[in-house]
Amino acid sequence: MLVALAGGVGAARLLSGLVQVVDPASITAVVNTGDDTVLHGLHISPDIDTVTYTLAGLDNRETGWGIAGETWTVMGALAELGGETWFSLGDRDLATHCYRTQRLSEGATLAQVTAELAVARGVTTRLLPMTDDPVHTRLTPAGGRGEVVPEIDFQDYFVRRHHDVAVSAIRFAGATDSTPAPGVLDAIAEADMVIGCPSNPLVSIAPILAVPGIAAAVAARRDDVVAVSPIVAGSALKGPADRLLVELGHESSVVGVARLYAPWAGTLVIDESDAELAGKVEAEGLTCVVAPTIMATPALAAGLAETVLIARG
Ligand code: FO1
Repeated sequence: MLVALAGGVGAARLLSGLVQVVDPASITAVVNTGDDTVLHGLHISPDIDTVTYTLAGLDNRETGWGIAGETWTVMGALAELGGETWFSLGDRDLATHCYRTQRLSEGATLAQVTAELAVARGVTTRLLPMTDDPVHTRLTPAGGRGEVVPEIDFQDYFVRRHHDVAVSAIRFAGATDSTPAPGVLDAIAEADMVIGCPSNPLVSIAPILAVPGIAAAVAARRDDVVAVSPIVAGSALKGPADRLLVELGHESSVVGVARLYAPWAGTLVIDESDAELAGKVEAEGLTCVVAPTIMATPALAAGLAETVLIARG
């Protein structure tokens, strides 16, 4: 049994590789829900949906989110009404959020709804939200000297502002009062190995580890944890991970990732383009594996999955 700590598109790609090389049902993905938001009264869980759609073969590879071949009738009609359209919800994607919101209003947990949606999409990999409780990633834009700037929600930062604003702090509101979703801690304790997917260290992996009990459970398995660096040649392949790392005082490199992950990961897989930094990664106390990590095709995703499985030894 494998456990994967998962954010959005990078995690979804690695999971799509893993399901090519091991039984999909033998994988449990513990998915970040700090990005979850409510829009139009609908509960949206972007990372859960990205993973589900990808494993169902429905993912939109151009955007990295949503469903391929979407139609946008509802968004168009909403625009005519002057409604909020900065967060694009395709017609089929909207059905997911309607289903989730209805089931939550009936008293189902997020974990139950996530499992129902996975079954409906034919996904046999076990998908667990990190928690059933509300946890919200909130970011503080960097102000000028002495200026007090209010926090903003993750999707306000990421989508509405195109993550084009410097950040001075990140907080996972609600995390200290949250508990891991049922099955998360047992899955981590019983897994043959735990995989840190190539997701944003500060806004995808960190919120998962902020749920009380999860960081300790993963650290207890440190020798069996293999993480994949989302930073390649100093940059994020997608999204603001590189800028966020620098803005928050970390190094945007595989060495910076190694420093952040050293408490809980025994091995870090880095891209071939960073091969010369392998020694510095190992100096942080992790075993370093150098391999191609850019999952541009399903075959490359399967190749990285094989690398990760072998890396644990
Ligand atoms: N990302 C965007 O950049 N623009 C969007 O309009 C957008 C819509 C959207 C709708 C549903 C969904 O599940 C995800 C969506 N995303 C969008 C992606 C998402 O907000 C972020 O990529 C993740 O939260 C980061 O992992």
